[in-house]
Amino acid sequence: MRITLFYPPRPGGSGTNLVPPIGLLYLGAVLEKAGHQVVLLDFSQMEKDGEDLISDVVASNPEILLLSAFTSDVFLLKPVVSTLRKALPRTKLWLGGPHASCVAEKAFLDFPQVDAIFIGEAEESVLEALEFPERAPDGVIYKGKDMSSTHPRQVLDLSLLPIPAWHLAPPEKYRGLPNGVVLKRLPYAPILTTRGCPYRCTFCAGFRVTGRKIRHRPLDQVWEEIELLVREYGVAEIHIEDDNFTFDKDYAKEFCEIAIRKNLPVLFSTPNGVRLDALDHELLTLMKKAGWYVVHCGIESGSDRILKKIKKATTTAEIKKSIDLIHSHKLPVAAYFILGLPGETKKDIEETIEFSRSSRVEWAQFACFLPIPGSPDGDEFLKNNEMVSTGWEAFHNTECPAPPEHLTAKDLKRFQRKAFMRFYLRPGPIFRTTALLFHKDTFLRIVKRGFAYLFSGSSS
Ligand code: B12
Repeated sequence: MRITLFYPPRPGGSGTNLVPPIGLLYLGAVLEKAGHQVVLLDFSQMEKDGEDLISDVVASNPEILLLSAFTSDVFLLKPVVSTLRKALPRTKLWLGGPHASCVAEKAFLDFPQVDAIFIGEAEESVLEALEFPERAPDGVIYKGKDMSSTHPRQVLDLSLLPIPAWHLAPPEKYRGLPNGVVLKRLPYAPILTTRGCPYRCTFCAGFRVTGRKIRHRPLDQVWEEIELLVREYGVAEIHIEDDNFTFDKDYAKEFCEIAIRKNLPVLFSTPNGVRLDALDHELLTLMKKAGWYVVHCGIESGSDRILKKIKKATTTAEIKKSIDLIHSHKLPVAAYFILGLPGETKKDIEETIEFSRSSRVEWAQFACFLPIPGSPDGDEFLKNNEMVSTGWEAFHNTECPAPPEHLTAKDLKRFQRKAFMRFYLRPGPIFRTTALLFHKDTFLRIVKRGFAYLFSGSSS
């Protein structure tokens, strides 16, 4: 069959993260292996919209169109899908990805034109749906059918999956901002070595896609992919996008030992963040030798009360200790903070800002809390909010759409600006961090993104 994979244009354009669509590349690989003709149209990096976009999709002449979307894509994507439905009356439209996985059958309210919704990892369910169109595999919700008992799918044995179809998205094309912003060498490529996360942070919905059980890819397959990326595509930096790369320390250590033995001309980072309590002296020694030049981590809050409330399962004292350990290996730390988590007071937010400074991390990002559907905090907020009925227009982290009680979006935006200023307008970060970590090709995009964060959305 002729199958087109569709990755939507991103709100925020080139100022936003432009990462090759890992999930679609896995789907592309299993579909090609099963004999289908696959095309990928990644509009996140083409910056095309309107008629140009529609005509590209129509020209690919798909029998099935696989649409992938984050919740933040929905608002822009709704009219596109409606036009595509008319332009391709005989094509099956299937929706999957983070939004579908997080809201399941409710995604039909956003996209009444689609024929099926896939929840969770879909490498197996897509093949089953193609092979047995009359049945309803687990993880698939067909329009008009009661599928309330279906479960999100997860691929239990990752060794069964082929290497992602990198020829559909050559890394050389992705010169925008990577996840985590920090970058030393281009081209870079994101990879997955594990899937799943057993932690229960209340703001996160990752488990809706990849589940709570950690599954590992065999390291020989991971290294086959890395060698392909380096050899065929000249990739110079690998970004491990796992939810929890260091969860199994032995696996992470073995990964590093192989990297040291192979000694390829490639650097590594883990821009999704690693859990700080998972690091130890031996692992950091190996990571540094293997080619890590920065360690990302999700600190989230500088308030112990809030860390407990969001079930982060750590404390500020433990975080500080781990940061000191990373620094003792002469590795800089890039930290993510969330401002305006449910239940936060001005005092908690101030504590986070102060913690970002006193912890001596080299790079910090302050995002406003986003009520991600499917996460405990997101679902709680969305119960009483009109965001769903307004088509998710405000679901973007430059909007601060869900300020905590007693604070407005404007207050939060002000705190966000203050956090960036207080953190970066010091001699240390300005000179050390910017010079050390930002790649020249991405510098302008970082500036653009900084402006989007600071001056768009609720502040205007
Ligand atoms: C890496 C990552 C990113 C990367 C994107 C990587 C990429 N291009 O693929 C970047 C940095 C760009 C990113 C950005 C964001 N992310 Co993010 N990200 C992740 C993370 C940690 C891993 C993604 C991944 O590789 N998953 C594993 C692969 C196998 O899954 P997948 O890509 O979704 O694809 C599978 C299925 O979804 C499905 N599938 C996907 N598409 C389709 C289409 C069809 C038709 C079908 C049938 C199936 C299907 O099959 C695929 C193969 O199994 C997830 C957490 C998670 N556990 O998934 C969060 C996650 C997806 N991100 C999330 C969020 C909130 C964001 C941001 C909004 C963050 C922000 N505040 O800015 C932005 C939004 C995007 C944007 N505007 O830029 C949320 C999504 C919630 C939601 N409902 O949208 C998640 C779940 C994390 C969380 N905290 O809850 N992210």
